[in-house]
This record gives sequence, C-alpha cells and structure tokens, in this order.
Amino acid sequence: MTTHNHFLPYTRWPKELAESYRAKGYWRGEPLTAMLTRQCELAPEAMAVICGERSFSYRELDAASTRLAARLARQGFSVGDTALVQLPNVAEFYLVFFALLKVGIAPVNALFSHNRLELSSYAEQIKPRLFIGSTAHPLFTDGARQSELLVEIGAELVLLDGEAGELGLAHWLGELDVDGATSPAFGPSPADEVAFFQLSGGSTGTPKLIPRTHDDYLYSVRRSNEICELGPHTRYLCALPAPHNFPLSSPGALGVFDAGGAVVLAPDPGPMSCFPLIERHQVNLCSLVPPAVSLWLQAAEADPSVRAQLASLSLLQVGGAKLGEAVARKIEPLLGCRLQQVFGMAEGLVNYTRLDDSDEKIIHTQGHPMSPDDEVRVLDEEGNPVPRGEPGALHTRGPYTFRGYYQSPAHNARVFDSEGFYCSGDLVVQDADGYLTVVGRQKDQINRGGEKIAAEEVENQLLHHPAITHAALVSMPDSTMGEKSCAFIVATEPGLKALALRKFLRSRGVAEFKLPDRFEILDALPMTAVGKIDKQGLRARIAQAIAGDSLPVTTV
Ligand code: AMP
Ligand code: DBH
Repeated sequence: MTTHNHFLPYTRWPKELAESYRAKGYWRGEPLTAMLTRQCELAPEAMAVICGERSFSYRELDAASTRLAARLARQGFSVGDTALVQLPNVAEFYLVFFALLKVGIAPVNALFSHNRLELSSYAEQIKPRLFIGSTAHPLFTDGARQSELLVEIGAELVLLDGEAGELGLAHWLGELDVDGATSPAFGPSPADEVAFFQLSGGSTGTPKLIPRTHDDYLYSVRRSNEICELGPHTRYLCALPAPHNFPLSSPGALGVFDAGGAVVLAPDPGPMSCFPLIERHQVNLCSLVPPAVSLWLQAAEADPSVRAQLASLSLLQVGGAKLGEAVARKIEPLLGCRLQQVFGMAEGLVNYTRLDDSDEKIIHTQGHPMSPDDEVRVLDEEGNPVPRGEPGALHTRGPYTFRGYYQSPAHNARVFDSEGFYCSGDLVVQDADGYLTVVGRQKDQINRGGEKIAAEEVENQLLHHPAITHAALVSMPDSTMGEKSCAFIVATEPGLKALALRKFLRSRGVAEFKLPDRFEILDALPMTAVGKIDKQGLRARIAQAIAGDSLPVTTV
C-alpha cells in the first residue's frame, strides 16, 4: 500500500450513516479491483472481454492492467492523482479503468461523443496529470499531440490508443521491458475515498462531476447483480457508451466482472452491429436506451427471421429515458426476451423492475429502488410529501447516492436539502407498492433519447454568436428520440440559418448530440411574471407547431 495521503476531497456521508452502511455489509472496505483479483483465483482462464476479434481472459485483463499500473507508478503516479480518459467501446476502456484504480488514480471517463468543450471543462475541474485518448477520435488523429486542446488539458503524460511507439497506449499495456527498472509499490485508494468521477447529465453551464467511492459503487454493482441474477453464465452486450453509469454499473460490465461472466463490446447500439454479435457470442443480457429499442423492434418487424439471431437473449434492460408503453409491450413478443425497466442516475439511486414482477409493473413503471436503505421522498413545491399516486419531486439519499458534486458548493446548496437528500430534478409518481413512474422533470435539461443536454450550457455557447442576443433551449416531442432540442433565439441580424448556427457551435467544440435539432427566431423571448424566461410557454409553442397547430414560429 502506498504511504501517500493526498486524498481527493469529496462530501462524505455523515458518520452514523456510514457506520450503519458498513454494519449492514453494504460497504465492505474493498476496492473495485477486488473483483478482478477474485476472478483470477476462481477462474483465471474464463473469458472476461470480447472486442472484435480480440478476447481477454480474467488473467489477461488483470495482467495487462497491472502492467499499465506498474508503468504509471514508475512514472511517479500515485493515490490522489487524476486522469482524463476518452476511449470508445474497446477492451482498452476496462484495461485502463482497472489500471488507474490499481494505482489510486481517479479518472473522469469522458464519453466518446464528447468534444473539446466537455474535455476542457473536465480538465479544468480535475487538473489531470494523465490524459488517455484515442486516435479514432477526430480531436486526436495524427498530429494532434501539438493541439491547443492538449495544451489546455495540461496533462504531463498523454497516451493515445491507436498510436505506435513509446507514447502509444498499446506499449504501456504490453509486456514489461526487461530493462530491470522496478516499480515502486502501488495500490488503490482506500475504499472510502474517491475511486473515480462519474459524469452528471447536468443542468448548469458546466458539466458537473460526481465523486464515487469504491465502497458505494461496488455496493451498487453487487446489489444490481443480486436483482438481475448475474453469474458466470452471463454474456452481456455493452452497446451503450461504456463509461455511462448504466452499462458500467447497473449491473453493466462491472456487474459482469464481479459475477465472472463475459462482456461483449458493440461499437454502437444499432441492430446491424448488435444482432450478429448476440448470435455469435450467445449474448443473454443487454441494456439499451429507448430509441435503440425502437430500432431493434423495427428490424425485427421488417424481417421476422432475425428473431433467430436473438434466441440467446433472455433479458433486455431499458433505461436512461422514459420508455413508451406501446414500445414496452412489443419487446417480449418481437424480441423474444423479458424486459426490465431501469431508472437510474450517475449520482446514485437506481430503480429496477424485478425479474418476477407482473407484466403490469414491468410495462407501466420504472421499478423501485434497489437497496432497502434507499430513502425516497416525493415532495410538492413547498417540500411537503405528496400522497401516493400523486406526482412530486424525487428526493433521495442512501448507501450509494452521492453527497455533493465535486467542488461545486453553490450548486450543492441548491440540490441538497438540510438532511442530505439529493433533489434529482425528476417528477415521479410513487404507487402503493413503492414503484416509481417518471412523469416529468424540473431540471433545465433535455433528455434526447437518454443523452442528457444541459440547456444552460448550449445557451451560453449560442450567446457567443455575434448576432444572437438571447437564447433558450427547450425540449420538443419526438416520436423516436422521445425529446429533441429546440433553440429559440433573438438575433440582431436577419437570415441566420440552422446549418450555419450548428457549424458555429461545432467550431466552439460543442458535442454533436447537443447541437439544437431546430432553431426558431423570435423578436423577444417570453417572460414569466417573475421575469424568468417562460420555458414552459416555449415548450408548448414548439409542441403545438409540431402538432400542426397555428402558433406562429419562424424556423430557420
Ligand atoms: P444522468 O444525470 O445523466 O445520470 O441521468 C439521469 C437521469 O436520466 C434521471 O434523473 C432521469 O431524468 C433520466 N432517466 C434515467 N432512467 C430513466 C428511465 N428509465 N425513465 C425516465 N427517465 C430516466
Ligand atoms: O440515465 C442514467 O443515468 C441511468 C439509467 C439507468 C443510470 O445512471 C443508471 C441506469 O445507472
């Protein structure tokens, strides 16, 4: 174990609660890497990760991550350091993740869809000593080592997957050279310290980071495994972006590793990528967001013979955004597997419908909290509990729900109450059995088929345009994505075009999924009585326009 004690700051759980979580066996003082050590004892040659034509046994996963860890330790990295990582769905994502955990380096695992703006914001918040990226990303193709972005990120070591040579990631994961250099002793951070940072969907100008400890995250994974009944038989298709909380921990890839099963990586959630992988590797579990489910259903409807390709699939988990009832009903008959609804958040709380629940509950609700110690309150605008069956704001605390965003005291003061309950910004109805149904949202966010967009972040970028004086981003209904984004803007110049506006945002480093799907020009933004932008009015206006009603809109 390392002797450093420069632990990363984070908001801890109160002592009494932490002790009770330990006493109940939720927090076991084990690092996330313990799952690898254990599988290496139980079944080292069992397959852990399948990525294209490559596969990694538990022994290989453990050994490669140890080699990278040892090299990083040799380089002077240790507990309390941070890293910024951006990799696509490749085996290296897990190799790197475990390697960093083994040295006590806490990573932010950015999504591959993230762009310059997100990466620089994360870097600014954690000041990473290490950056690991991929030459498959347009930002880091050949020659990017001199890029302004890397200067801005400011890491002293930059490793790129796909690059040859000494600074290529492959070299750092490869066999150790026989140069006699030994690594200093290294070990993970203590289980009640920050293991890594999870990403929040966000509702403010800057994307917020969620400190997750080994103890709390591992508990959420183990409890998920119990509910979803994972075991060495599990063959999980990771089709959503690997760093996302859902495919990482609910139970996701970490659940699979803890259970001794195998993770099969898909490059994207489309049926063309996934169906052949399911058949070839006899996948029995997969998690998807609702728009991907619709694509799968379309493919199965168009060609009933694809059902045969899905024969091994027994459970499809759906979450990240509200699953429509009509879509939910088609899953079992058309895809031949059971449905499980998952309503979770990177901040913590995860709800599951249970495998033995009635069809009624599975189709109509988003399940109930996974832990007996998840505390949920559904409150009205004055903060009083609403009766069961009535909609209200979801507040929660528990053994794996965080206590504060990283270094964001002002925002934390707004989203946590005096008892440490986190206000998720979701509007839910809780039924008599405690099952939750998501019915709306308070937070200023667009949920574009599971991809979250903080309105303020995009509005701030729009306001950098020389001809835009006011901007408001709101959701609009969309049959496939559930929601898309619409930007209402006030401009000093006529003739702005959507294409040019998107190009402008792209040039500022905004991720593709955050680019507004539609732009509307107004003479002025409508205001509420208290002088705030009337977003509800704007949402109604665009919904009506889409429905073919007559409210005037000026689409560009
Ligand atoms: P994030 O902050 O990116 O982790 O996103 C979490 C949010 O996604 C939740 O607070 C909900 O708003 C939304 N969400 C996740 N799962 C579901 C679901 N099954 N149904 C409806 N909304 C969901
Ligand atoms: O949307 C989410 O963030 C989410 C959905 C399902 C999540 O974090 C999870 C399960 O763990």
